[in-house]
Amino acid sequence: MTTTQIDMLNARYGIPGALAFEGFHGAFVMARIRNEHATAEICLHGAHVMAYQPHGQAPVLWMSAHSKFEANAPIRGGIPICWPWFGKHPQDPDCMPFHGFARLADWSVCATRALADGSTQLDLQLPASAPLIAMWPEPWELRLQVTVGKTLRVALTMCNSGDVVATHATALHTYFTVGDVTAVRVLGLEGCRYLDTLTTPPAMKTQAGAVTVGEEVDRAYVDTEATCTIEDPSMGRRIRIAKEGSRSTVVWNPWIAKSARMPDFGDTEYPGMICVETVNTATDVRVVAPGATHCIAATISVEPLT
Ligand code: TA6
Repeated sequence: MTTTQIDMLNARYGIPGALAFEGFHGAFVMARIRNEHATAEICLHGAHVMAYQPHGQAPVLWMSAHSKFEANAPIRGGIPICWPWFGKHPQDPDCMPFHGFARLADWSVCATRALADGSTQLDLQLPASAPLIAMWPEPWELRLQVTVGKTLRVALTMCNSGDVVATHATALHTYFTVGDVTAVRVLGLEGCRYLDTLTTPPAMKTQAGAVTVGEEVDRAYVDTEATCTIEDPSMGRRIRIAKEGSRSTVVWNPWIAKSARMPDFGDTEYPGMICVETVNTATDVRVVAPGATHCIAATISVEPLT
């Protein structure tokens, strides 16, 4: 995007003292938000919330120091949007991008708002470009609303604008910053069934107690609308993830071997992060009727671990 185009974005959608658009990493553009509650960065490429930090808190979202910022590579951290499929493409895994195309495409700005409570809101829409239609021909509309305040709310709304039923799998694939993942407990999933994707074949198991990480963890918890809490004694805080429109949650940490296999993930970064993802996957994929919409949302908040 050219400087002139960024200037036009700021003229139309900028909020003086709260939201401004700026270029970064060459062709990328971000919305930088700073209000009375928090700061945040949202990249228009992928509608990717890259950073969120309430004033007085450490960064809430994790970002790899090795992340790429390229058109055809996902940003490694923040909140990637995985849509309209999660994981491998169900029919064409070799040619279609892992986790769908939404996080790899350029989104456009629809609206910005300064809310009465001091929060800042940004609405983005994914234009149905020819390459995307080629991957997903049935007509669709996809919007993301980001609300930055004392909490961070990210809401993805998909509309089936076609005339046949559509099935969507989705993830708000959130990476959280933690002090030491081996000391972290994830609460809220006790007793839930989960698909352990690390076994061959993947096996259904039941969660006993809090989720802890002492090895690679890659689990899709099903039949749960629970708010999850990341207890982080190293940083003296807990992070709560409340959700809407989702009955599945993924918990992931790559640990040592998988980290080493990922070029955009530092070999020693895994102790500082955990993914707790707000998802529609497995038994929770969503069938959207013609003309209908589905919204999946996560609301993230931070409080001291007293
Ligand atoms: O959500 C967990 C997961 O599916 C892991 O298996 C791992 O592949 C992770 O997503 C990251 O995927 P990405 O395509 O962003 O490298």
